[in-house]
Amino acid sequence: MQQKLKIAIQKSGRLYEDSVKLLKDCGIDVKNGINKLKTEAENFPLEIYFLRDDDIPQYVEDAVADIGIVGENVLYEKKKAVTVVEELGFGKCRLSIAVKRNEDYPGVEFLQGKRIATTYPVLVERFLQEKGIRSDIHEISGSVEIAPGIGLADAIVDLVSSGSTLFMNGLKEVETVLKSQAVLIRNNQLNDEQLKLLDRLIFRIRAVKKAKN
Ligand code: PRT
Ligand code: ZN
Repeated sequence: MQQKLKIAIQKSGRLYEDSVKLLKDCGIDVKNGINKLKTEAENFPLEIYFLRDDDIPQYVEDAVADIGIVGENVLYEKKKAVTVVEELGFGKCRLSIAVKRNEDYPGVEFLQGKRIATTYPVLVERFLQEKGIRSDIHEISGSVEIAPGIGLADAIVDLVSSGSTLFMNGLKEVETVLKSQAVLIRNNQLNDEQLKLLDRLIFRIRAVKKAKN
């Protein structure tokens, strides 16, 4: 039986369309994944799994999928043992610290001893540690941007792209914790045949990227 490469992409959300488009631009036929867990490409030995982005690093580490497309923010928060093979140039955003707009912010020392709400405790902890700052990090699962307004936190750390969400919530961006984009990751124990298929895919991805520049 011919070896196939299994790729995990986001099932729905901000990375879904660009991920499918990238595969299509690579000449790979992807049938619509909505309401499906997996599908097969017809003209490339690729099986496509549709998953929540948060689960993709784990699935790739465990070789449930051989490769995956995920934001660096998720990848580095999850700290999984996988290899980044290519930056994909979409899903760009930054993980930023924000405080109330009317707050006087002199620098990171402002955060010393303060309460910070985030869904990215690992990345925030690392950032603060590097700066020699100790804060009280509260992990919350969503709607981080409302935390300062309701008195739950003095600062937040969240993803920002246009900045309008922060603006609408009366916040201002004061530090960048991480610049992020979607990347292609791979399992660390692929066999030779899988690596050859991956090389073919990367070759096509690079051609697509070049054509865009
Ligand atoms: O269901 P699933 O778990 O798969 O999806 P999700 O809801 O966790 O993620 P999703 O689809 O929102 O985002 C997927 C990935 O897209 C993220 O992990 C990032 O890598 C990337 N990305 C790029 C973003 C943004 N830009 C972004 N702006 N992810 C989220 N946002 C949110 C941000 O959290 C904030 O609420 O958009 C809001 C800010 O946007 P602006 O434009 O107002 O600044
Ligand atoms: Zn998610």
